[in-house]
Amino acid sequence: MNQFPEGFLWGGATAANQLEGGWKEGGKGPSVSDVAKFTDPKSMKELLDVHGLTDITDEDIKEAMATDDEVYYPKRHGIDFYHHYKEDIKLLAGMGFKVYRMSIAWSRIFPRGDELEPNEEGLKFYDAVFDECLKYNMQPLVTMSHYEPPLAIATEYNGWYNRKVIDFFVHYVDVITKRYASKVKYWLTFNEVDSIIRHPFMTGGLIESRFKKEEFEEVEYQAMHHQFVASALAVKITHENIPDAKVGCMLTKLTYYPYSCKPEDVLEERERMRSIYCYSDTQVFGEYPKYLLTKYKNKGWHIKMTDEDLKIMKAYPVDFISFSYYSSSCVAHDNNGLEMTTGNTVTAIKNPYIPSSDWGWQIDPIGLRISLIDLADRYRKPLFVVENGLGAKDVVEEDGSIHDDYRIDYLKSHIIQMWHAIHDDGVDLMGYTTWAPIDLISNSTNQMSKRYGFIYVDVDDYGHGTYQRSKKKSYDWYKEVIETNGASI
Ligand code: BGP
Repeated sequence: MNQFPEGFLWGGATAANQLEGGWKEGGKGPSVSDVAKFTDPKSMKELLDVHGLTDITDEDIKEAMATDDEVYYPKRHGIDFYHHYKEDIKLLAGMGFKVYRMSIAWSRIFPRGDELEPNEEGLKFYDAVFDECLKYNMQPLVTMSHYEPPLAIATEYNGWYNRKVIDFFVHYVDVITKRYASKVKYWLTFNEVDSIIRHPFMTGGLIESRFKKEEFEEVEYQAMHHQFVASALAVKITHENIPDAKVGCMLTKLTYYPYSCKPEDVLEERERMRSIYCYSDTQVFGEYPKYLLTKYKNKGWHIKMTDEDLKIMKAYPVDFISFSYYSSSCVAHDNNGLEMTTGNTVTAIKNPYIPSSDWGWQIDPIGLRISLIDLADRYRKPLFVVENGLGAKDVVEEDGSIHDDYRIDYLKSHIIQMWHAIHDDGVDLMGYTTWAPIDLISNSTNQMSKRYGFIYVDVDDYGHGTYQRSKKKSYDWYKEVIETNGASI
């Protein structure tokens, strides 16, 4: 294969809530992700007490807790990047990463989210992390919010449903973009901005039981509107504070195929795709697509938006479009009798032509090429694949080695399709960051045993282990891909 374009940004992607640990160190407040999977009220209460959130009732706790029967190893421990960041960044740099996507935990900077004064210790932590990256010429690509609203935003403000949260977020963005102006040039506003509909608590800080059941969907879209305004303001402020910055949106690229060529199935696919594109349409074109406004009207919803909101959204569109891509699936007008499967948090019809991962996520490299073509044609702006990878159960051999050829095969096949998208289809692609270069807690399962990394971390689902890092077979493979700018494939 020929090389990728010069300056192509190879790297890997992580998120603070699945990686850092140190959940109550350095002045950090609890975030929704610290509690989302708690099934033990005692430990949740303890966590809230530590942060002075004593007025939260048992009822609030019950509402905020997930309903899983099993107590999983909670995300708050991550893989202890908080104490291992130097070692981890050195390992990432060892693969020749040009870019490292990570997120800032909002509650490390503003423990409750609504303070005026930031937590200096939190700011210093990211100073140290960015300095370490830059030491190896690795550019940080920073997500401002990756499932990390501070818990108080959820419990005291009703999450993003409350307009005030726009101001809190904008203040946070102003603080971080001023502070890191000389260190970070690439930014993303909200991770998988569309996910507020699928994970209202984790993404939007919305505690469902506080709202009337029949009104909750409207509540989600109102919260989403506030995120759109906040995202546009984040673009504005970031450009003011860092004139040469590039700010992108980030969406879950759920790619659907019509199950058959029946017009009804094709129409179903179009409608599904619109339900994904409405987020990027709004952030890229700076205005609500007519089909979304029509939906509001038909549902009888009154999403509150001011003229000023609409002006802001129009004035500050994103510079590029980033997305996660893991799999594709099929849709039909009528699912009756068809085999279903759950991909990245979405249940859809199983495609009989492609294999699945151990977790049922269907593996479809050509779907990545199709996604790139669609997004490039629709938006005519640079694209960035900021998540792509295979969650698998790795086996550690007696000598400590891990032969993760399945991971190499997955990534290789997707990189080949990216190459075709650039060379044959004229797609403008800035870079590629795999999810995740180092093992971390899986978001959907809250477990460690669903592993994505080139680097193994010795921790089990319950947080037991040495936390030692070791290289898998894929580590040297990816290093060579980067060294040769893709030509080794
Ligand atoms: C994306 C999220 C990531 C990550 C990834 C893999 O949707 O942005 O945070 O977790 O999915 O998913 P999982 O961890 O559930 O396997």
